[in-house]
Amino acid sequence: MSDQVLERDGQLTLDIDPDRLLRRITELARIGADQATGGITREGFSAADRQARTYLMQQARAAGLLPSVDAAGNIVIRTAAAESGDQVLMMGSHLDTVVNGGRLDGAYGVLAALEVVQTFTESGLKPVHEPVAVAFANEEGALFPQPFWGSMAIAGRLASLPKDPRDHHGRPLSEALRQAGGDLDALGSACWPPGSITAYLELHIEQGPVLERSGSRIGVVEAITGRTVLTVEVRGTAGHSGTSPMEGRHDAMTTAARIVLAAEHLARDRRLCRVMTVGRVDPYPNTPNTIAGTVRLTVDLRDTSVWRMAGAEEALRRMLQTIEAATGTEIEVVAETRSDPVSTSPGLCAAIEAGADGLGLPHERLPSGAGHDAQVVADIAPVGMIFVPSLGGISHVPQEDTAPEDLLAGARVLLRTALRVACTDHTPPAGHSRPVD
Ligand code: HGY
Ligand code: MN
Ligand code: MN
Repeated sequence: MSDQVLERDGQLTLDIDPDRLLRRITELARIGADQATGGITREGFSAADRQARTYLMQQARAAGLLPSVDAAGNIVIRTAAAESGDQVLMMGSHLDTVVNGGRLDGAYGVLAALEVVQTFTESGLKPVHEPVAVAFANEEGALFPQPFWGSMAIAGRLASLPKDPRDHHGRPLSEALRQAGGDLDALGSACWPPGSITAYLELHIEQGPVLERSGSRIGVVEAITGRTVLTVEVRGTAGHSGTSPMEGRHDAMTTAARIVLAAEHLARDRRLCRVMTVGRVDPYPNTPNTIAGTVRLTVDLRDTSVWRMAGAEEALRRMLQTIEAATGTEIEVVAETRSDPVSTSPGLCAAIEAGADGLGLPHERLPSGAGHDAQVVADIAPVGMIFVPSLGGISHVPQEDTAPEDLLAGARVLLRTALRVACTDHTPPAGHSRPVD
């Protein structure tokens, strides 16, 4: 670590501003908050998401930093006019949420990244690598079902993004993206070339029970699960629920119900992948006395092995064909997003552990069952992830929470790790992007 930030006994003099970080977390949590349920709803590219983005950019400007929005809608916060060819240390996460989700998933990592970049700037440090904070657009895919939209653009994975992205109601992304400051026709300009990011660090809540159960304060993420999201459209025949005999119906709703149970069966009973979930079902016309004509639903399947994911998807597609024949409906996969399982950088794991040790924080290594932008950025840079405990191990619900002292501990480990990486002139070794069994 450079001596710019160390005093006599090697103790780090630099620290985050704890009150400022906690204040921002509280302020951001008011945007998209539902008073009745206590949950947060800021689907990617929704009006609430735009409000959150405006808040972040205001905070960045007030801190004397330089926020901008790229063509994919990612917010990139820099400390100075970028010198071409400089390798940066990127840190961040996402501002968008699921419907009625929690206040920390994504938001915590973005605000901690802002806090670390601001702390660097205020210290007068001259790091080898410029620290950059990023809020990736539409990580959750809650409205526009292309999760990891922003990180895929930054990683240059444009071929895997749909040409005409639409939300669950069939509305095109182009206008919503434009309102967020992006430009669907210029997505290529959002790409960062391989080698331009010396490392990417993401601080995130664990969203599971492991750290709380073991008593570790910091999680050092070794691998991130792979994830495939399929949007399936069932096309049947709408009709009067009272006058249409049961025989001869092509009911899109009962067909969708068969698909929901097939997904559960493939994961729970046949164990073809770790989890498979139908989280969204959109019937049309969705009225009590009309047989559903169409139903759109999403299937989310995950595993840390690409082979098991491929096998499970193949089995599901075969079952869709069987169900299609049995129900006389048409079943089509209309959108798909895939992100491979990745392992994180061993060098960054060691740097995170050193940061936790320097603060006397018990830590452990663990895999992530949740997907994260880090697994996409891993295409172009070594990545490291830091977890803090989730109270009750829950997330994607209003009760999602983490103790304030753990929120601050995570941000301090992020700062120490960032100092170690940004102030030394070497690129940590990357992980590999397809851990298999
Ligand atoms: O779904 C996930 O794993 C993450 O929260 N986007
Ligand atoms: Mn999430
Ligand atoms: Mn998240």
